[in-house]
Order: sequence, then C-alpha cells, then structure tokens
Amino acid sequence: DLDFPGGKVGITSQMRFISETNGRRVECYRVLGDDGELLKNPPMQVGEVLAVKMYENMVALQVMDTIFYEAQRQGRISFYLTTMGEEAINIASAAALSADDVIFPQYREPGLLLWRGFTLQEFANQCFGNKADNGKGRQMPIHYGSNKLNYVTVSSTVATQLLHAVGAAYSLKMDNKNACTITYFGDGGTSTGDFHAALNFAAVLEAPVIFFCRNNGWAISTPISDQLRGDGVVVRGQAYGIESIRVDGNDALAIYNAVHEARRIAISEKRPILIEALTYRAGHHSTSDDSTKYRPLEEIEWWRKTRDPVPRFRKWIDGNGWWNDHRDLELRSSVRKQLLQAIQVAENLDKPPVADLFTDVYDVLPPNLQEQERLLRKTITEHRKDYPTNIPV
Ligand SMILES: Cc1ncc(C[n+]2csc(CCOP(=O)(O)OP(=O)(O)O)c2C)c(N)n1
Repeated sequence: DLDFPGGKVGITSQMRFISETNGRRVECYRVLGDDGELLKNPPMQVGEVLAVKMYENMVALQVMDTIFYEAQRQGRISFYLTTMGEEAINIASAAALSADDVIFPQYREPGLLLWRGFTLQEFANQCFGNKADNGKGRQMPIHYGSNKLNYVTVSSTVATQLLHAVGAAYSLKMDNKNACTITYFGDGGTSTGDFHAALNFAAVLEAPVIFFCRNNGWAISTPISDQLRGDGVVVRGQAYGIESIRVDGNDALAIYNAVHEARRIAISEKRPILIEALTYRAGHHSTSDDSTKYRPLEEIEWWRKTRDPVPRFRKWIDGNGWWNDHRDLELRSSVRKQLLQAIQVAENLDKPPVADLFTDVYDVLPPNLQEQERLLRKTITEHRKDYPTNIPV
C-alpha cells in the first residue's frame, strides 16, 4: 500500500479508468404496484387513521389546485402553480416528518403546509395578497410561508433554498436538536451551482438535511437532460459521499418509508441523505405556461390516466375497507365549499397598507426608500382612480 496524507491506497499495475457507470440503472423503490396492490410489507406500516388522513390531504390538495387554478383563469388572482401529479410526494413526505423538522420548499410542495395545519383561508389570503397574508402581500401567489409551522417562505429562485437548508441543518446539529431539515427541488434545480455547493457543504459539515429531488421530467419546457435520464441525480449524491435512494414518486407508501428512514439516519447519524422521487408534472408549469406547446397531449393524458398517485393510493385503502365512494364524494364537496368560502373572504379583505411595502428589512428606513415611499403616496393620491381602492395609503 502507498501512504498518502489522506490515508493508505492499494497499488495496481493494471491501468484502468473507473467507469462512469456500473452498467446497471439504479433501481426505484416501490411498495405499491400500479393497481394499489401491496408488493411487500414495508418496514414502516401505515395504519387506517394515518392512511385515511393521507388520502384526505391528497384529495384536498387536488381540489385546492382545481379551484385556485380556476380563480386565476377568472382573473381573480394573478398567478397560480399546481402540484398535480405530485400529491403523493407532498403528503407522504409530510406525514413521515415531525413538526420540528424545518422545511425549505421550492414552489410545488404546498401539501406539506396543508398537512401541518395551514388553513384553506390562509392559503387563500396569500394568493389574494390581502392584509391577513403572512407575507403582507409582498410576494406573488403561492409563495407561502409559516414561521409557526416551520415552513420557510417559498423561494422561486431555483435551488437557493438548498443552501439555506444545509445551514439550518448544521445549526440544528450544533444545538443537538432532535430534528432535521428537508429541502425540495425539481430535476431542473440540480443543474444549478447552488445544488452542488449545497451537497458539498452538507457532506463536509455532516449536516442532518434531506435533499428531496422531485424528478418530474420537465423544467418548464426543458426535458430532463441526458445526464439525468441516466442515474444523474442519485449518482451526484453518491459523488459527494451522500447516501442516496431512488423512489417511485407516485407511490405514497414508498415515499413515506424512504423519508421516515432518511430522517432517522440524518438525525441519529448526523449526516445528509438524498432522495430522488421519479414522477411526472401532470399540470402546466404554472398559469404562465401552456405545456401542450412542447410535449404531446397523449403523454400528459397517459400519466394522468394510468399513473396518478391519488387513485393508486385510494385503491389500496379501498382494498383494506377503509374508504368508500360516499365518503369520497362528501370529502370533495366539503373541501370545495370551504375553499369557495375562503376565496370569498380573502377577496373581500383589504390589501395591506402601502407602508407595509417598506418595513421588515431595515431597522431605520434609509433615505432612498423614504423618498420612494413619499413619491408612491404622492402618485397614488394624485391618481386615485388608477389605483385599487382597497389599498390603504
Ligand atoms: C435561478 C433561476 N433561474 C431561472 C428561473 C426560471 N425558472 C422558474 S421555474 C424553472 C424550472 C424549474 O424546473 P424544476 O427545478 O425541474 O422544477 P419543476 O418546475 O419541474 O417542479 C425555471 C428555469 C428561476 N426561477 N430561478
């Protein structure tokens, strides 16, 4: 053996470059089959109460998406982005976490907030940017955040949240907390420098963070790159010395189990874990996008008809005798009613006052912002009819 500062290394006289692949694709962890049949009992079993709660939340998320999407189409809110096709990722991972675990989301994970108790009224208040919105109306719709629920405000600047999650995880470790952080991102996010910096720091600092990649096939109109078509995401995790797993992102029980175990390892062994969930973005990227312009309608319909995670989970709970059509109809109609009511309330609440635009960053407002505030008030007062009447000046 050769002695190097980094440790002993074996010697060979045969010149061999290490292959970029071992020739076999990384397998995808599944618990439920396509028809909701249990393939094998998983380590963490999900009982009736939890399973029903998971299903109810997935349905609520679907209904929420449908109604807010329509509200945007009616011009009542400026923007919306659905989670369609990724309901299992949202809800099953939420179910496997503890309330103390801090979430650093991208923008396609409102289901975690829903699971933690963010009310439909709170979702509506944010989308309408009214005075009851936690963010005081300063962000576009869907940029939810809740201090109380350990859900850091959505950052739509792709992949910046990964670095924040690593720093926060390191701090949880220093404080010896029984908690981890989890951060979500799409396959597109793995092309950023921040992704690599975050994985590198997490591995070096041994930070208890779970990197959760939603590999949904598309980054707006860009299909997954050739590198990621292979084993790109999990291999990148491995390259940084991070234990990684690939799971079926449309299998709620597989996700629940993978996140549960990832959390256990991250906290007890103080190190990062990477999960790649294979799924499909079944909706448009957002309301600013028409995905039929760049992908075949048949592809979208095939995923919606045959791979939807919600009916797949429903088949499993149906098979256990835990659910029926009557309860399903009642649930959907009740969530729908609550949402329509929440939207009406949110729409009629005043917007935050103009002064709120300038607070919460500086202790003392710098002169340039004081000047902007003065000008804004003057302009609104002089052109009152061009500004909405529900914004207190
Ligand atoms: C740094 C940065 N670059 C570009 C954008 C524009 N942008 C918004 S979403 C998006 C695609 C992200 O795709 P992915 O990470 O796969 O997530 P998905 O939308 O598929 O869930 C891009 C390029 C952005 N928000 N931030």
